[in-house]
Amino acid sequence: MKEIFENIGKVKYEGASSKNPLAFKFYDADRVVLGKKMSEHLPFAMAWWHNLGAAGTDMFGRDTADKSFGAVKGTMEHAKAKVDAGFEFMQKLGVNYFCFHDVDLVPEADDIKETNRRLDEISDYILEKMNKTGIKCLWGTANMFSNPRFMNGAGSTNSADVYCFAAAQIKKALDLTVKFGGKGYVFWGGREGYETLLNTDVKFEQENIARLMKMAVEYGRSIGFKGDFYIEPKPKEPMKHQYDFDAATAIGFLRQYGLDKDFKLNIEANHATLAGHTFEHDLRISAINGMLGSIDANQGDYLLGWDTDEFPFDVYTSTMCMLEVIRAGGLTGGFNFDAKCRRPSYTFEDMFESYILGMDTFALGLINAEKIIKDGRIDAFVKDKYSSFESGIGKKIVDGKTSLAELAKIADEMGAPALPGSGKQEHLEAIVNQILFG
Ligand code: XLS
Ligand code: NI
Ligand code: NI
Repeated sequence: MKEIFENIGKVKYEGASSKNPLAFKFYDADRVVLGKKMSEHLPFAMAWWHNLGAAGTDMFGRDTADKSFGAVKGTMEHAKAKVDAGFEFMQKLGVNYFCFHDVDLVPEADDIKETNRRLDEISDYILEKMNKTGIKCLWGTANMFSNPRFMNGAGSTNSADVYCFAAAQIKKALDLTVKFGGKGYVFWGGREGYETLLNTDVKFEQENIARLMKMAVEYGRSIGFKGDFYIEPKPKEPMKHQYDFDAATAIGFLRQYGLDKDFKLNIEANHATLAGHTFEHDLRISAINGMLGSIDANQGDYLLGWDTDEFPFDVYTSTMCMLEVIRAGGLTGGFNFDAKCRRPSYTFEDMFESYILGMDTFALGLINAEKIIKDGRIDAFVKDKYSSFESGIGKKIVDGKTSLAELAKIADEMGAPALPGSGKQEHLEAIVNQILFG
């Protein structure tokens, strides 16, 4: 078969001093870090929609990149060309997983029966490629935000007919996820939110979303889906206010409706920052609640208030991310590059170099996280910071063996307590720099 990226060969690890733009400088799949291969720490995934679909259109201008891959767009021939391109791309980069929406795979027809027929056809073709290459599916999802029918939401819609349509799409996307042996199934609630309370029954909408998720779990389990369902929190965009605002909000929602046993979270870096958090904050909140499932690896721009979906470049952030992931004992999912090349980066080389950048950035994050953990000073500081709770009255508090009255009596006899000790933020930041660049 003729190659699509014919001028680009297999991308290899050449080390930090290499000047070859189409080689890894830091991602060395077989290198062992903290007892595991880099490729096991970092199960990378290709996002079908950005890599094979997005071609640079924005609100002010049309496509800059040609993603026809030699076929006429909007045809099944094009859908197949995307599969060919995607698998060649993943193989050349050593990316072992992909993520998809239903309508990333085929052009959507007006009648869902026809869309589903197309999905059956393309998924057979994808499955063949998966079997040939060993490439796997990380997660699937249904696009319940692009089509005008979802203007008022999917699970949160006011229309019972649209709700049925959402259910049908989820059912099919779950079928496909199971057919591909996917590890997860994602709910990203782009239209699940509101613009004004003047026209919105928030309680009803949230209950209906939960009902849809419950039915999805029931159906998924009935067809043998053993993986995790994920909510991917995002505070806004496209809606002004989205219900899955951030990790903490999504966890509260899942617990309220008894969905927490089947669901974990898919944390996207750019969504966390849109919520006014750091990426590592939402990872930590997920992890301490046992809900860190998967990651959408991208990065935002602090000067812009939207989801710019840039390829990760910020090594401090990837370092903090990998510290959280390692401390949590790894992910059940993986690292999906929910990211796109900048609009003027329109060539095939740009597609490859973007993934190389992202993979190298996370490899550096992993290498740095190992160094910080082995150095031990940061962990030791945090442990020592709370040491007053290891004995005496502190221990009684932790063991639940005291009362407000007893604590008040101690305070009465104390006079003023000593200051709690320096937080030493600058000292710790200097340690991080020393470890990273020393
Ligand atoms: C959009 C989301 C979306 C999900 C999948 O902001 O990140 O791409 O990951 O629907
Ligand atoms: Ni995402
Ligand atoms: Ni996003």
